[in-house]
Amino acid sequence: MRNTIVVIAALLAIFAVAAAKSSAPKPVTVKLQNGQGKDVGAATLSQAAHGVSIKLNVHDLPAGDHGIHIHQTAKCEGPDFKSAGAHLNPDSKKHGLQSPDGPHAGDIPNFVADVKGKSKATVVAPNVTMGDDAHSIFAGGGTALVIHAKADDGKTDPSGNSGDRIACGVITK
Ligand SMILES: [Cu+2]
Repeated sequence: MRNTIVVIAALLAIFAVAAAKSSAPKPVTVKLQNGQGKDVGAATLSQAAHGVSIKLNVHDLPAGDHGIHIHQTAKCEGPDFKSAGAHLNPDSKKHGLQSPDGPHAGDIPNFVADVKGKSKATVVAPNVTMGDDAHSIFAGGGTALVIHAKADDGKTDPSGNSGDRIACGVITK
C-alpha cells in the first residue's frame, strides 16, 4: 500500500513538471538586419521570471552603447525602419524605464557592442509578455525588435534620444 502511494506521488510530481514545461511559451528567434538589408545577427527571446529575456548574438554594429526597443509593428523596411512604428505602448505612457510617467511596455535597458561591433549581451524587457495580451511581443500580429545608433537615456520621450534605427527584426510566433 505504501509503495503504491509513493509511486502515485512520484507520477503526479512528474506530470506537474511536464505540465509546467509545456505551458511555458516557446522561445522565438529574431533575425536582425541593418538598413542596407545586411545580416547583423539574431536575438533569442524567451520567457523570463518578469518579462521577456532577449539574448543577443549580433555583429557589424557601431561600437558602444545602443538603445534597443520593442516597436509596435512587425515590419522592418530599410533604410530607416520607420515601418516598425512607435514603441509598443498599450498603456499610453511616456518613454523611459527611468521616467516617472513611463515606461513604454517596449522599453529595454541598453546593451554595449564591443570594439569589433559585436555583442552577446542578454537584456530583459521587463514589461512585455509572450502571451495573448496587449503587452505581448506577439500583439497585433507581432512587433519588431529595433536597435538604435546611440544609447537610450532612459527618460526622454519618445525614444530616449537614441538616434537612428540601425537594425531591425520582426518578432512573430
Ligand atoms: Cu526604438
